[in-house]
Amino acid sequence: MPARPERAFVGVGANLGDAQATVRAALQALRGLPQTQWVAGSSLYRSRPVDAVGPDYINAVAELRTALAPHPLLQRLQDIEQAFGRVRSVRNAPRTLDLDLLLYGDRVLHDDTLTLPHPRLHLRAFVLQPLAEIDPRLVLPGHGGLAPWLARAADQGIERIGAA
Ligand code: PH2
Ligand code: MG
Ligand code: MG
Repeated sequence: MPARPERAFVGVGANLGDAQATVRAALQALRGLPQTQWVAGSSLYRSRPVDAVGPDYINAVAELRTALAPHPLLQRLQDIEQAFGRVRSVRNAPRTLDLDLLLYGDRVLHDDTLTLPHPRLHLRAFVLQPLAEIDPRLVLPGHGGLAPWLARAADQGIERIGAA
């Protein structure tokens, strides 16, 4: 366990079934993580699938403060995905629930199971927009501030659909 709790951001996405209800319920599930405090949640957003096919996605982001180390936290997130009936098939297949560990403090790491920051987070409006809603001054390790990335992703057409 890390000596001090770390600030972690989790991306929530769904595009099968009642995706809005799933994302809301997943945000509730994140509030129940052990050794973890809820800090903030973004609004819900709708967007077309990026690098994928299928129905529109519903996305949101949660900020947590956690004493879980990155890998145990990732395991907990995968447990929640499973509890929501996630079936892993091909990469970027439509999913009932996707929970991505986006950021863990300013940690940079890459191994077989986890890459931090999440490798495509700086390219995706459906992550950048909710992150900016929670903390517009956020700095992405290795990529800097959010604003230039948001500008680059402006053509991705993301719509805020309301509070979580
Ligand atoms: N997740 C993906 C692939 N493409 N597109 C949107 N709009 N939202 C997502 O959450 C998403 C995606 C892989 O996890
Ligand atoms: Mg994902
Ligand atoms: Mg994922």
